[in-house]
Amino acid sequence: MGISRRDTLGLALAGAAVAGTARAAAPAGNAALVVSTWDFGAAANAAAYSRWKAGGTLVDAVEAGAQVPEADLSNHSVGMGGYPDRDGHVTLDAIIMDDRGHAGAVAALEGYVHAISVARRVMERTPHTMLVGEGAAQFAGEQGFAAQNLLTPEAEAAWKEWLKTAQYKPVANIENQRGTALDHDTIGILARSPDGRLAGACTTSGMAFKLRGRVGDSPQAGCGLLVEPGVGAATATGVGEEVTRIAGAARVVGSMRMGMSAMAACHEAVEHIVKLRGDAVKDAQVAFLAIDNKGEVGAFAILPGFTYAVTDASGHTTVHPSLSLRRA
Ligand code: SD4
Repeated sequence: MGISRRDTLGLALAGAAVAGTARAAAPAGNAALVVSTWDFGAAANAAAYSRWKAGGTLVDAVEAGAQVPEADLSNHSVGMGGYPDRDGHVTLDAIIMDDRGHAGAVAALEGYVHAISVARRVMERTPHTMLVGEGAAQFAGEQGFAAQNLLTPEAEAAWKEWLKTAQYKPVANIENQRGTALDHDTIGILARSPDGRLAGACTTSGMAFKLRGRVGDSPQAGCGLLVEPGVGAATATGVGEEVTRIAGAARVVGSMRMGMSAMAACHEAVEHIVKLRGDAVKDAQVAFLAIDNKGEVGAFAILPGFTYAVTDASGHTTVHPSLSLRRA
């Protein structure tokens, strides 16, 4: 499967001509099969695509994709190697959904690298939609997942360095600046079969050095992820509190249900946050990524710098810079 990068969409767009950009993001006749957040989504898409090609379900595919950054030690905000909270604990948030109303999530899970797989067990083996903290870890153990220490020496060193000043300040788009003090980074991955079925997953260790017990948008249905049959799916990345305030993914999917393109829906949700929050989000990054049931993709961010990976039914992957409301 080939990966190429298109830089033609990299311009910030004030008052975006959204219909045209949606076509550019997912060319007609080349409907997307898997989409995910950030450049590192390309590797996740590859795993998802292989799983689907091998006969897996869409849920199998998004789980396999989400597991890639969870196991990647160099990714400091998803799974193993994720930066800890203020008190030194790595805590993971994840959600998985199909398009039949099934959803499972874990929040503030400690000691289990594949939070997405624990979330899937919540979906498939409990009557609940979310388990948190100690209860989530107890459930993971009972389900046979192996407990391990997720705090790598590198993440511990970064935490100790941070403790010297203990100033919490999210930095926009730090996801793609490897080797820096990453503060947040999430994978949201959405899959759609050629017959229009949908599934999605989202997994993160959330904001680095967050307050103990803090849960962001990612594991909350309708905030970090929503999948709706016959309509589409959406996921979010960036400052989770800003997404949660507006139930971001639900807003994007709702707009698509009312007839907006995936691109227009993502744009609308970003504009809403900026209007609602004004100066409070002047330096904040929030981005939405969506796919409709025909495979048209949309992405929109507050700030430039957000990227996303698109894989079509032939397995070809492209990484796209998102449109954004503000210029650099
Ligand atoms: C959170 N939304 O916990 C996540 C972080 C994130 O890219 O998406 N970073 O707030």
